[in-house]
Amino acid sequence: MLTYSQRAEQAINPMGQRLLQLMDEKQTNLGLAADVTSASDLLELADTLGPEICILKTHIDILEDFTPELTFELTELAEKHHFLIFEDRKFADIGTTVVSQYREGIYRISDWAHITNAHTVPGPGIIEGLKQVGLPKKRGLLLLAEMSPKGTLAKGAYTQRSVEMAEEHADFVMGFIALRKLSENPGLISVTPGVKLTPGGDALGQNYLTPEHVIGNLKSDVILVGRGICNAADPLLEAKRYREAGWLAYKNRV
Ligand code: 5BU
Repeated sequence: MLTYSQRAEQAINPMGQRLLQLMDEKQTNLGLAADVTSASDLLELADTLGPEICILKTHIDILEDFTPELTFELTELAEKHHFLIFEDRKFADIGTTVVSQYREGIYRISDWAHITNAHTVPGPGIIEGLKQVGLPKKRGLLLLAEMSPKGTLAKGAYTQRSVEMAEEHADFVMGFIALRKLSENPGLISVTPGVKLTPGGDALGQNYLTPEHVIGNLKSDVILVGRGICNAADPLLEAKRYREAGWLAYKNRV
């Protein structure tokens, strides 16, 4: 199998190229889901765990004390530690509306998030809308082709059509949120949430797979870990464990 950096040469979207290169350079395929509700906690996580990760995933709308300055500080930390910021916004509206949601409002997501994601339920117009805003800024989009929880409707023909939509818009779409490798196009990246060292779930339908299984067997590319790391007694130590598990599974694969 090709390495991440070999695949970078085949990625059309610049952010996809950057992520694939960065993972091999930094030797990490770990993304952190930093689901905290205060700006200081978010910045502390980003600064402490930044050296371990390729992606910092945010839910900017759960912060109680959001200010635009926070996004400047996050950008500085992303440059300092070489990670990409992924705002898990899950856009889901018509093209015209997502243009404003991505560019305007309080959060101005397109100004600071290297990566964002979108549901494919509205059809390709959502990609075309987001692309108008994001492509000039060299941003990348992940399509939600699959989801981690039990009972998800994102499967079968829906997943298949999402993959085709990505392949048709590979200038802006850098890959998928998915549980496994979905495309034969080596430039498209699979990013997988719902990952824990011990499999299981939570009380609200989340379903966890292990890093070994996701990267080694299902051939996904990036593991996204939230509570597995953030709720640990020592998040940095735990991040190192996930990083090692994810990287070992990748090395064994290539
Ligand atoms: P956890 O604490 O590792 O369960 O957090 C998972 C994160 O990934 C959380 O921020 C979710 O919003 C996000 N997520 C997910 O769990 N499953 C999905 O299919 C998608 C996102 Br898309």
